[in-house]
Amino acid sequence: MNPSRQTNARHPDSSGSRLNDLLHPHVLAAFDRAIFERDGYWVWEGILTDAGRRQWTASLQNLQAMNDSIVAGSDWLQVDFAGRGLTAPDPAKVTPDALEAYLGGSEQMQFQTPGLRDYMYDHGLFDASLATQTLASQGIAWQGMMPEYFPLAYDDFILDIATSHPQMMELFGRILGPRFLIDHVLMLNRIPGSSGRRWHGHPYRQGQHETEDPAQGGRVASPEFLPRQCVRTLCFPEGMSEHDGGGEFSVVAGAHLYRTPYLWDTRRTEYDEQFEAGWMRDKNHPVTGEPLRIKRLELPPGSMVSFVHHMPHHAGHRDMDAETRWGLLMAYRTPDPTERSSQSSTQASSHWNEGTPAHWAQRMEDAGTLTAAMRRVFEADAAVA
Ligand SMILES: O=C(O)CCC(=O)C(=O)O
Ligand SMILES: [Fe+2]
Repeated sequence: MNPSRQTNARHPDSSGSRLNDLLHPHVLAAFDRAIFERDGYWVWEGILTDAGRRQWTASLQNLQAMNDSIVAGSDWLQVDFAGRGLTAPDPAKVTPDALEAYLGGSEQMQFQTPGLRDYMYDHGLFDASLATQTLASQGIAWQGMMPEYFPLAYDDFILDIATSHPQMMELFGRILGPRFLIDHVLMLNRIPGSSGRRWHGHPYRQGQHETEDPAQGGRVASPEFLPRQCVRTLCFPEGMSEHDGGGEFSVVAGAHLYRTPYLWDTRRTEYDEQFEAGWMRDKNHPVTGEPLRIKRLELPPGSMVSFVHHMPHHAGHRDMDAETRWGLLMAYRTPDPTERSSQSSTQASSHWNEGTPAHWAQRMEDAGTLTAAMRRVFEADAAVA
Protein backbone atom coordinates (compact mmCIF):
# COMPACT_ATOMS: atom_id res chain seq x y z
CA MET A 1 0.00 0.00 0.00
CA ASN A 2 1.29 3.43 -0.86
CA PRO A 3 2.02 5.02 2.51
CA SER A 4 0.82 8.34 1.22
CA ARG A 5 -2.70 6.98 1.08
CA GLN A 6 -2.79 5.66 4.62
CA THR A 7 -4.01 7.45 7.67
CA ASN A 8 -3.80 6.32 11.26
CA ALA A 9 -6.77 8.11 12.54
CA ARG A 10 -9.98 6.36 13.34
CA HIS A 11 -13.03 8.39 14.25
CA PRO A 12 -12.17 9.48 17.77
CA ASP A 13 -15.71 10.55 18.46
CA SER A 14 -17.40 7.44 17.16
CA SER A 15 -14.94 4.74 18.17
CA GLY A 16 -15.90 4.82 21.82
CA SER A 17 -12.22 5.24 22.68
CA ARG A 18 -12.52 8.82 23.84
CA LEU A 19 -11.50 9.53 27.40
CA ASN A 20 -14.60 11.45 28.44
CA ASP A 21 -13.41 12.49 31.89
CA LEU A 22 -10.28 14.21 30.70
CA LEU A 23 -10.49 17.50 32.60
CA HIS A 24 -11.86 18.47 35.99
CA PRO A 25 -14.96 20.56 35.17
CA HIS A 26 -14.50 22.87 38.18
CA VAL A 27 -11.03 23.91 36.96
CA LEU A 28 -12.46 24.61 33.51
CA ALA A 29 -15.36 26.58 35.02
CA ALA A 30 -13.09 28.76 37.18
CA PHE A 31 -11.68 30.53 34.10
CA ASP A 32 -12.04 34.30 34.32
CA ARG A 33 -11.99 35.98 30.93
CA ALA A 34 -11.36 39.47 32.32
CA ILE A 35 -8.24 38.36 34.19
CA PHE A 36 -7.01 36.41 31.17
CA GLU A 37 -7.38 39.46 28.92
CA ARG A 38 -5.76 41.70 31.53
CA ASP A 39 -2.77 39.50 32.39
CA GLY A 40 -2.43 37.57 29.14
CA TYR A 41 -2.14 34.14 30.69
CA TRP A 42 -4.18 31.65 32.66
CA VAL A 43 -2.99 28.66 34.65
CA TRP A 44 -5.20 25.56 34.58
CA GLU A 45 -3.77 24.05 37.71
CA GLY A 46 -4.21 20.29 38.01
CA ILE A 47 -6.90 20.34 35.33
CA LEU A 48 -6.22 16.81 34.05
CA THR A 49 -7.94 13.91 35.75
CA ASP A 50 -5.66 11.04 36.82
CA ALA A 51 -6.74 9.05 33.79
CA GLY A 52 -6.20 12.06 31.54
CA ARG A 53 -2.74 12.60 32.94
CA ARG A 54 -1.75 8.96 32.47
CA GLN A 55 -2.99 8.91 28.87
CA TRP A 56 -1.39 12.25 28.05
CA THR A 57 2.01 11.11 29.32
CA ALA A 58 1.70 7.73 27.60
CA SER A 59 0.85 9.40 24.29
CA LEU A 60 3.82 11.77 24.50
CA GLN A 61 6.13 8.88 25.35
CA ASN A 62 4.81 6.74 22.47
CA LEU A 63 5.11 9.61 20.04
CA GLN A 64 8.65 10.29 21.17
CA ALA A 65 9.50 6.62 20.57
CA MET A 66 8.06 6.86 17.04
CA ASN A 67 10.06 9.98 16.36
CA ASP A 68 13.19 8.27 17.68
CA SER A 69 12.62 5.22 15.44
CA ILE A 70 12.49 7.36 12.34
CA VAL A 71 15.50 9.46 13.35
CA ALA A 72 17.75 6.53 14.29
CA GLY A 73 16.51 3.95 11.79
CA SER A 74 16.56 5.98 8.58
CA ASP A 75 19.33 6.02 6.02
CA TRP A 76 19.34 9.78 5.74
CA LEU A 77 22.14 10.03 3.19
CA GLN A 78 20.15 7.85 0.77
CA VAL A 79 17.10 10.09 0.80
CA ASP A 80 16.69 11.93 -2.49
CA PHE A 81 16.94 15.46 -1.18
CA ALA A 82 18.26 17.05 -4.37
CA GLY A 83 15.31 15.76 -6.39
CA ARG A 84 13.07 17.66 -4.02
CA GLY A 85 15.09 20.84 -4.12
CA LEU A 86 16.46 20.26 -0.62
CA THR A 87 20.01 20.20 0.72
CA ALA A 88 21.25 16.86 2.02
CA PRO A 89 22.37 16.74 5.66
CA ASP A 90 26.03 16.98 6.59
CA PRO A 91 27.24 13.33 6.65
CA ALA A 92 28.91 13.91 10.03
CA LYS A 93 25.51 14.76 11.51
CA VAL A 94 23.83 11.50 10.48
CA THR A 95 26.34 8.89 11.61
CA PRO A 96 24.79 6.26 13.91
CA ASP A 97 26.43 7.92 16.91
CA ALA A 98 25.24 11.36 15.92
CA LEU A 99 21.69 10.12 15.42
CA GLU A 100 21.70 8.49 18.87
CA ALA A 101 22.29 11.90 20.41
CA TYR A 102 19.07 13.30 18.92
CA LEU A 103 16.78 10.82 20.63
CA GLY A 104 14.50 11.12 23.64
CA GLY A 105 13.22 14.67 23.38
CA SER A 106 12.20 17.64 21.27
CA GLU A 107 14.27 20.16 19.33
CA GLN A 108 17.10 17.64 19.06
CA MET A 109 17.15 16.85 15.34
CA GLN A 110 20.21 18.84 14.49
CA PHE A 111 20.83 17.09 11.20
CA GLN A 112 17.88 18.86 9.58
CA THR A 113 18.81 21.23 6.77
CA PRO A 114 16.95 24.46 6.01
CA GLY A 115 13.60 23.79 4.43
CA LEU A 116 13.31 20.12 5.43
CA ARG A 117 10.83 20.66 8.24
CA ASP A 118 8.65 22.93 6.09
CA TYR A 119 8.88 20.53 3.15
CA MET A 120 7.66 17.66 5.30
CA TYR A 121 4.82 19.76 6.66
CA ASP A 122 3.76 21.21 3.33
CA HIS A 123 4.28 18.22 1.00
CA GLY A 124 5.17 15.16 3.09
CA LEU A 125 8.47 13.31 2.62
CA PHE A 126 7.87 9.76 1.39
CA ASP A 127 11.13 8.03 0.60
CA ALA A 128 12.21 4.39 0.73
CA SER A 129 15.28 5.28 2.79
CA LEU A 130 13.20 6.37 5.76
CA ALA A 131 12.56 3.83 8.49
CA THR A 132 8.87 3.70 7.77
CA GLN A 133 8.81 -0.12 7.89
CA THR A 134 9.68 0.02 11.58
CA LEU A 135 6.51 1.98 12.21
CA ALA A 136 4.50 -0.15 9.79
CA SER A 137 5.44 -3.28 11.73
CA GLN A 138 3.65 -1.68 14.70
CA GLY A 139 0.63 -0.81 12.59
CA ILE A 140 1.56 2.84 12.27
CA ALA A 141 1.61 4.56 8.90
CA TRP A 142 4.31 7.13 8.22
CA GLN A 143 2.64 10.44 7.48
CA GLY A 144 5.48 12.18 5.69
CA MET A 145 6.41 14.42 8.63
CA MET A 146 8.04 13.86 12.00
CA PRO A 147 5.71 12.96 14.90
CA GLU A 148 7.34 15.72 16.98
CA TYR A 149 5.99 18.42 14.68
CA PHE A 150 2.52 17.04 14.00
CA PRO A 151 1.69 14.46 16.67
CA LEU A 152 -2.01 14.54 15.76
CA ALA A 153 -1.30 12.40 12.72
CA TYR A 154 0.10 9.53 14.80
CA ASP A 155 -1.97 9.34 17.97
CA ASP A 156 -5.74 9.15 18.20
CA PHE A 157 -5.80 10.60 21.70
CA ILE A 158 -3.77 13.65 20.65
CA LEU A 159 -5.88 14.04 17.49
CA ASP A 160 -9.00 13.99 19.66
CA ILE A 161 -7.81 16.51 22.26
CA ALA A 162 -6.47 18.82 19.54
CA THR A 163 -9.56 18.85 17.34
CA SER A 164 -12.65 17.34 18.88
CA HIS A 165 -12.76 16.53 22.59
CA PRO A 166 -15.65 18.61 24.01
CA GLN A 167 -13.76 19.62 27.16
CA MET A 168 -10.69 20.73 25.22
CA MET A 169 -12.86 22.56 22.67
CA GLU A 170 -14.52 24.32 25.60
CA LEU A 171 -11.11 25.30 26.98
CA PHE A 172 -9.94 26.67 23.63
CA GLY A 173 -13.30 28.40 23.12
CA ARG A 174 -12.96 30.17 26.45
CA ILE A 175 -9.58 31.62 25.56
CA LEU A 176 -10.19 32.28 21.84
CA GLY A 177 -13.92 32.70 21.31
CA PRO A 178 -16.34 30.58 19.29
CA ARG A 179 -14.15 30.05 16.24
CA PHE A 180 -10.47 29.12 16.36
CA LEU A 181 -8.03 27.58 13.88
CA ILE A 182 -5.02 25.42 14.51
CA ASP A 183 -1.75 27.34 14.37
CA HIS A 184 0.51 24.45 15.37
CA VAL A 185 0.53 21.57 17.81
CA LEU A 186 3.88 20.04 18.63
CA MET A 187 5.79 18.23 21.34
CA LEU A 188 8.12 20.00 23.74
CA ASN A 189 9.67 17.09 25.58
CA ARG A 190 12.66 18.54 27.39
CA ILE A 191 15.49 16.08 28.01
CA PRO A 192 18.07 16.48 30.79
CA GLY A 193 20.47 19.24 29.80
CA SER A 194 18.00 20.85 27.37
CA SER A 195 18.77 24.55 27.21
CA GLY A 196 15.12 25.65 26.80
CA ARG A 197 14.43 28.93 25.05
CA ARG A 198 15.57 32.43 25.91
CA TRP A 199 13.14 35.39 26.19
CA HIS A 200 11.02 35.74 23.06
CA GLY A 201 7.49 36.23 21.74
CA HIS A 202 5.63 35.27 18.58
CA PRO A 203 3.70 37.14 15.85
CA TYR A 204 0.13 36.54 14.74
CA ARG A 205 0.33 34.45 11.53
CA GLN A 206 3.46 35.46 9.57
CA GLY A 207 3.68 38.86 11.19
CA GLN A 208 1.92 40.75 8.37
CA HIS A 209 -0.28 42.66 10.84
CA GLU A 210 2.40 43.47 13.39
CA THR A 211 3.08 47.14 14.10
CA GLU A 212 5.80 46.89 16.77
CA ASP A 213 9.45 46.26 15.97
CA PRO A 214 10.42 42.76 17.14
CA ALA A 215 13.68 43.92 18.70
CA GLN A 216 12.81 47.34 20.16
CA GLY A 217 9.05 47.17 20.20
CA GLY A 218 6.68 47.84 22.99
CA ARG A 219 6.49 51.59 22.55
CA VAL A 220 2.74 51.73 22.47
CA ALA A 221 0.62 49.70 24.84
CA SER A 222 -3.10 49.37 24.58
CA PRO A 223 -5.32 48.02 27.32
CA GLU A 224 -7.57 46.69 24.59
CA PHE A 225 -7.52 42.96 23.84
CA LEU A 226 -7.37 42.88 20.04
CA PRO A 227 -9.43 40.45 17.95
CA ARG A 228 -6.42 38.95 16.13
CA GLN A 229 -4.90 36.63 18.71
CA CYS A 230 -2.87 33.47 18.84
CA VAL A 231 -2.91 31.69 22.18
CA ARG A 232 -0.57 28.88 23.17
CA THR A 233 -1.58 26.26 25.66
CA LEU A 234 1.19 24.16 27.15
CA CYS A 235 0.22 20.91 28.84
CA PHE A 236 2.64 19.37 31.32
CA PRO A 237 1.13 16.04 32.38
CA GLU A 238 3.93 15.44 34.88
CA GLY A 239 4.21 19.07 35.98
CA MET A 240 6.84 21.74 35.48
CA SER A 241 8.90 23.82 37.88
CA GLU A 242 12.34 25.17 38.60
CA HIS A 243 12.53 22.86 41.61
CA ASP A 244 11.49 19.83 39.66
CA GLY A 245 14.37 19.49 37.25
CA GLY A 246 14.17 22.92 35.63
CA GLY A 247 13.03 23.74 32.12
CA GLU A 248 10.63 25.99 33.95
CA PHE A 249 8.39 28.41 32.11
CA SER A 250 8.18 32.15 32.81
CA VAL A 251 5.78 34.86 31.65
CA VAL A 252 5.20 38.59 32.29
CA ALA A 253 1.62 39.57 33.15
CA GLY A 254 0.42 42.51 31.05
CA ALA A 255 3.36 42.37 28.62
CA HIS A 256 1.09 41.00 25.87
CA LEU A 257 -0.61 44.41 25.70
CA TYR A 258 2.59 45.89 24.26
CA ARG A 259 2.11 43.38 21.45
CA THR A 260 5.77 42.90 20.64
CA PRO A 261 6.60 39.64 18.83
CA TYR A 262 9.87 39.85 20.73
CA LEU A 263 12.90 38.61 18.76
CA TRP A 264 10.68 36.16 16.92
CA ASP A 265 12.79 36.18 13.77
CA THR A 266 16.25 36.66 15.25
CA ARG A 267 18.60 34.93 17.68
CA ARG A 268 17.36 34.92 21.24
CA THR A 269 20.04 35.08 23.89
CA GLU A 270 18.52 36.95 26.83
CA TYR A 271 18.17 35.49 30.28
CA ASP A 272 16.10 37.32 32.94
CA GLU A 273 18.68 39.97 33.86
CA GLN A 274 19.23 41.16 30.31
CA PHE A 275 15.54 41.10 29.51
CA GLU A 276 14.70 43.08 32.65
CA ALA A 277 17.40 45.63 31.88
CA GLY A 278 16.33 45.81 28.23
CA TRP A 279 12.82 45.47 26.87
CA MET A 280 11.12 45.30 30.27
CA ARG A 281 12.81 48.33 31.75
CA ASP A 282 10.50 51.14 32.88
CA LYS A 283 7.44 49.38 31.50
CA ASN A 284 4.25 49.13 33.50
CA HIS A 285 1.27 46.85 33.23
CA PRO A 286 -1.02 48.86 30.91
CA VAL A 287 -4.11 48.05 32.98
CA THR A 288 -2.93 47.95 36.60
CA GLY A 289 -0.10 50.49 36.26
CA GLU A 290 2.21 48.21 38.28
CA PRO A 291 5.78 47.69 37.00
CA LEU A 292 6.06 44.61 34.78
CA ARG A 293 7.42 41.62 36.65
CA ILE A 294 8.70 38.19 35.60
CA LYS A 295 6.51 35.38 36.88
CA ARG A 296 8.20 31.99 37.08
CA LEU A 297 5.46 29.40 37.01
CA GLU A 298 5.41 26.26 39.13
CA LEU A 299 2.84 23.81 37.87
CA PRO A 300 1.85 20.60 39.61
CA PRO A 301 1.31 17.45 37.54
CA GLY A 302 -1.68 17.54 35.24
CA SER A 303 -1.54 21.30 34.67
CA MET A 304 -1.71 23.51 31.62
CA VAL A 305 -1.01 27.17 30.99
CA SER A 306 -2.58 29.25 28.22
CA PHE A 307 -0.86 32.47 27.20
CA VAL A 308 -1.25 35.07 24.49
CA HIS A 309 1.74 34.33 22.35
CA HIS A 310 2.71 37.98 21.94
CA MET A 311 3.68 37.87 25.59
CA PRO A 312 7.44 37.43 25.97
CA HIS A 313 8.19 34.10 27.67
CA HIS A 314 11.16 31.96 28.66
CA ALA A 315 11.93 28.28 29.22
CA GLY A 316 14.83 27.52 31.55
CA HIS A 317 17.56 24.92 31.35
CA ARG A 318 16.71 21.38 32.32
CA ASP A 319 19.03 19.90 34.96
CA MET A 320 21.48 17.24 33.79
CA ASP A 321 20.20 14.75 36.35
CA ALA A 322 16.50 15.43 35.80
CA GLU A 323 14.05 13.19 34.02
CA THR A 324 12.51 14.26 30.74
CA ARG A 325 9.85 16.93 31.13
CA TRP A 326 6.92 15.89 28.98
CA GLY A 327 5.08 18.69 27.22
CA LEU A 328 2.62 19.38 24.42
CA LEU A 329 2.23 22.80 22.86
CA MET A 330 -1.19 23.57 21.40
CA ALA A 331 -1.36 26.91 19.57
CA TYR A 332 -4.63 28.14 18.07
CA ARG A 333 -5.61 31.50 16.67
CA THR A 334 -8.66 33.52 15.83
CA PRO A 335 -9.48 33.63 12.09
CA ASP A 336 -8.04 36.61 10.25
CA PRO A 337 -10.99 38.73 9.09
CA THR A 338 -9.00 40.10 6.15
CA GLU A 339 -8.04 36.65 4.84
CA ARG A 340 -10.63 36.41 2.10
CA SER A 341 -8.63 35.29 -0.93
CA SER A 342 -8.98 31.59 -0.24
CA GLN A 343 -12.69 31.70 -1.03
CA SER A 344 -12.08 32.35 -4.69
CA SER A 345 -8.95 30.22 -5.01
CA THR A 346 -9.20 26.89 -6.74
CA GLN A 347 -6.09 25.31 -5.21
CA ALA A 348 -6.73 22.26 -3.07
CA SER A 349 -4.49 23.57 -0.29
CA SER A 350 -6.73 26.60 0.12
CA HIS A 351 -9.37 24.42 1.76
CA TRP A 352 -7.08 24.36 4.77
CA ASN A 353 -5.61 27.05 6.94
CA GLU A 354 -1.87 27.65 6.93
CA GLY A 355 -1.31 25.70 10.17
CA THR A 356 -2.65 22.51 8.61
CA PRO A 357 -0.43 20.08 6.65
CA ALA A 358 -2.54 20.05 3.48
CA HIS A 359 -1.27 16.67 2.24
CA TRP A 360 -2.35 14.99 5.47
CA ALA A 361 -5.71 16.74 5.70
CA GLN A 362 -6.42 15.81 2.09
CA ARG A 363 -5.62 12.12 2.78
CA MET A 364 -7.89 12.22 5.82
CA GLU A 365 -10.63 13.75 3.74
CA ASP A 366 -10.18 11.24 0.92
CA ALA A 367 -10.24 8.37 3.42
CA GLY A 368 -13.45 9.71 4.92
CA THR A 369 -11.89 10.10 8.38
CA LEU A 370 -12.06 13.88 8.62
CA THR A 371 -14.98 14.72 10.88
CA ALA A 372 -16.92 17.98 11.01
CA ALA A 373 -15.26 18.79 14.34
CA MET A 374 -11.80 18.35 12.83
CA ARG A 375 -12.72 20.40 9.81
CA ARG A 376 -13.51 23.35 12.08
CA VAL A 377 -9.89 23.70 13.22
CA PHE A 378 -8.26 22.83 9.89
CA GLU A 379 -10.39 24.79 7.43
CA ALA A 380 -9.38 28.09 5.86
CA ASP A 381 -9.90 31.43 7.61
CA ALA A 382 -12.66 32.50 5.29
CA ALA A 383 -14.60 29.24 5.40
CA VAL A 384 -18.17 29.59 6.56
CA ALA A 385 -18.39 28.08 10.04
O1 LIG B 1 8.35 25.09 27.55
C1 LIG B 1 9.02 25.27 26.56
O2 LIG B 1 9.71 24.39 26.11
C2 LIG B 1 9.00 26.59 25.87
C3 LIG B 1 7.74 26.84 25.19
C4 LIG B 1 7.73 28.04 24.32
O3 LIG B 1 8.57 28.86 24.22
C5 LIG B 1 6.56 28.21 23.51
O4 LIG B 1 5.62 27.45 23.70
O5 LIG B 1 6.53 29.08 22.67
FE1 LIG C 1 7.68 30.53 22.52
